[in-house]
Amino acid sequence: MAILGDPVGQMIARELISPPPYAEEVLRGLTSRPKTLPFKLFYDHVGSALFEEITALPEYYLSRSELEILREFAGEIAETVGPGNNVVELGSGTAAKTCTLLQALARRQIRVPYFPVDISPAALAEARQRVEQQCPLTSVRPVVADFGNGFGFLRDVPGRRLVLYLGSSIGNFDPEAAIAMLRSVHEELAPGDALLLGTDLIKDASILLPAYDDAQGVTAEFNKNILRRLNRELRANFDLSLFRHLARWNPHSSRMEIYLQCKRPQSVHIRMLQLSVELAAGERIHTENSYKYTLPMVETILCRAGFALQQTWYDSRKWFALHLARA
Ligand code: SAH
Ligand code: AVI
Repeated sequence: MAILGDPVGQMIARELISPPPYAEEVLRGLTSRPKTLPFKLFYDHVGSALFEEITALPEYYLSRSELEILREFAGEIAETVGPGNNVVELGSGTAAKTCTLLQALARRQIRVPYFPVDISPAALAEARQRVEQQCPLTSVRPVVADFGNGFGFLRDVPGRRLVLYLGSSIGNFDPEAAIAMLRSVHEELAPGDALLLGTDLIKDASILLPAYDDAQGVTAEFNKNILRRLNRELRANFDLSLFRHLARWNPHSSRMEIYLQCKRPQSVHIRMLQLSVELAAGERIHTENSYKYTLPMVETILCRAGFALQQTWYDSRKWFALHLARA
């Protein structure tokens, strides 16, 4: 009983009794071949901060390219979307680029209700603070949710809805999963509701590779943080120094592939899963894919999810695209 008396003891007791909701996925991933881990686990408070650092890296052109589109075309996008929107942003993160669009919308409607949705409470807290400071005509209602549990939260958003899914986050899903996800979003929308989707475009490997393997090693840290998180939250004993970050361009699947490669044989125990995992020298844990698209690929995905593509805007280099689609 003594352990229940103090907060740290309570925390340990809770951890021993109830594993986090993602435990089953980790168990499945680390017992499959090749080994995988779900990319959503990147985004604890440390991972969300590291992603924020990635967006400022000289090699990571994605966020800057998307911001360029928003700065150039936010007015036109707002005009095309039309008035009276409740804005829902999926995977908002810290909403660093969103204010550009919210401000343009606020010029066309009296108030802009904004619902940032994310699995990371830390990122959402920052999003709220940022939007409240920069967009006074916006009312912010953050929603903590895992998309794996569906999009039922969209039912609580009244009136006409504009759903934002920026940053090429859709690219972290395999095409069939991306279609299934967007179809689930579509099911919650009414005819005429809109989706603004950000996608990264296919380009030369000499630009893609450094974007996912930067000189300062921030992306490597972001990748390895997933193991640090498992050590802490599942009481595992991964030795991070035995892993290297690996980024590969797969032109056949049109995707960047991110791995953690084991430098030498390693036996890992994950206490909360009562699982021992053997890793051979050179063996990889696949942690992320990041798909790169052409316009026809995007059209197909949108169409199969039930959306009709209305318009696409590009940055000056045509490295990134923002698509407006209707439910
Ligand atoms: N939209 C922002 C952030 C992109 S990073 C931008 O363009 O910069 C991807 C975001 O998706 C992260 O904030 C992460 O926490 C969130 N995310 C990842 N998996 C998720 C899931 N399963 N459910 C909800 N949010 C998720
Ligand atoms: C959030 N997502 C779109 C990023 C991407 O580019 O795939 C995550 C990321 N992974 C490594 N760097 C950035």
